[in-house]
Amino acid sequence: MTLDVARQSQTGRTGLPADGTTPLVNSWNEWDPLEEVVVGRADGACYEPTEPGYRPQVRGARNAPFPTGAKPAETIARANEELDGLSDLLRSLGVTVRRPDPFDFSAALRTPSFEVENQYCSVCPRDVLITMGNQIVEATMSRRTRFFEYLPYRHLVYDYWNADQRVVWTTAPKPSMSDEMYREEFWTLTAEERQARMYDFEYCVTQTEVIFDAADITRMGRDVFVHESMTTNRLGISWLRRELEPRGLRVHGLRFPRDLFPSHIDATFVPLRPGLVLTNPDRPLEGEERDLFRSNGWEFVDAPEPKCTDDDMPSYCQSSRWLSMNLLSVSPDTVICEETEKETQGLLRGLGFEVLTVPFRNVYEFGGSLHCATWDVRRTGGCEDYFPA
Ligand code: DAV
Repeated sequence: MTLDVARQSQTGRTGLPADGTTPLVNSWNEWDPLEEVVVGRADGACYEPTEPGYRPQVRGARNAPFPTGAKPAETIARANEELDGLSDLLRSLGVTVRRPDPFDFSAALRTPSFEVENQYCSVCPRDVLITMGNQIVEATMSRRTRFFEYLPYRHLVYDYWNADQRVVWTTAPKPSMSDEMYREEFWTLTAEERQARMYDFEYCVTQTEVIFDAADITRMGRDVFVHESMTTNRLGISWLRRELEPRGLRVHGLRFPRDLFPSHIDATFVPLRPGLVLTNPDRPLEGEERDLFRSNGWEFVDAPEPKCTDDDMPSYCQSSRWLSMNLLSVSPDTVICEETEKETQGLLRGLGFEVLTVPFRNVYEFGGSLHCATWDVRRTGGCEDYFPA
């Protein structure tokens, strides 16, 4: 592969430095052996307010008012216990675990182009930050309540950047998040209307500013896939392409037309190891996008139907029951799954994976499961080409 010489002069063919040492920040895919990870924390978390880019709803009671302000202390404590449990498990595997700074999300925001009554939380670093080889990329974010969500991670980013001269740090352009950035019309469409327009790929954001959440990206070595969604628009994908392609990566947009409320790729399309992706049977990839994987010998395995229905998810959880597939790989043959997601665990064991489990359902209402709540900073291994054709 060709890597940008100016920015990666010490980098050899595989994306690793010629002297054999791994940069402090080094992760090229979702499955290589995990060495260092950031796990989110629930302290200071708030309920997400309704805003042009988001309409939170109470599960099973769509017309009930969604709570506002700080989450109750017990809710936060239960999530923290599970986040700590994940951290302990990772440490027991020899992985270095770091945590964001405590942060008060209850502060209102007022910027030149929007106001919001409170912010959200730091449970899901995956949404905010992504490692692209030796580069840390901070996402634009797509929602007002998440505009400043990079702040609890800034000291970690500075630590990595200060400690190793090879670490590259890039922040994406901050969007205005003004009313013009959103399409309120999206929220007024009936399910039938959304269905009829699924191939328009127009969601709650417009196409005039660069918008992406980092969790819409999945990495497979030299090829990086970006999910077009409610949280990532086409300009966001363009920005990532222009940023990453000069560094030797190939950036592909992916669309999952049947997902009528798409957000983040990690409960939809989850690479497990070279040549194998865990796919969501409700959200298949179509056409040329699917053919790229097929013609390079990649296999898709559908995730099993979770036993849990959408209404069995925690009341304030805004993610789908497909959090069942939101796993964290600690190596190409070992994954961590949520303890109650037995169907996913069974499938993965059948595929030859060692499956470790932790309880994590109390984290679900904070934005996701194991993949969402982590940011892998360093994995063993370099940049390989898994898509030669
Ligand atoms: O299927 O609701 C969940 C991803 C959360 N970060 C879903 C996507």
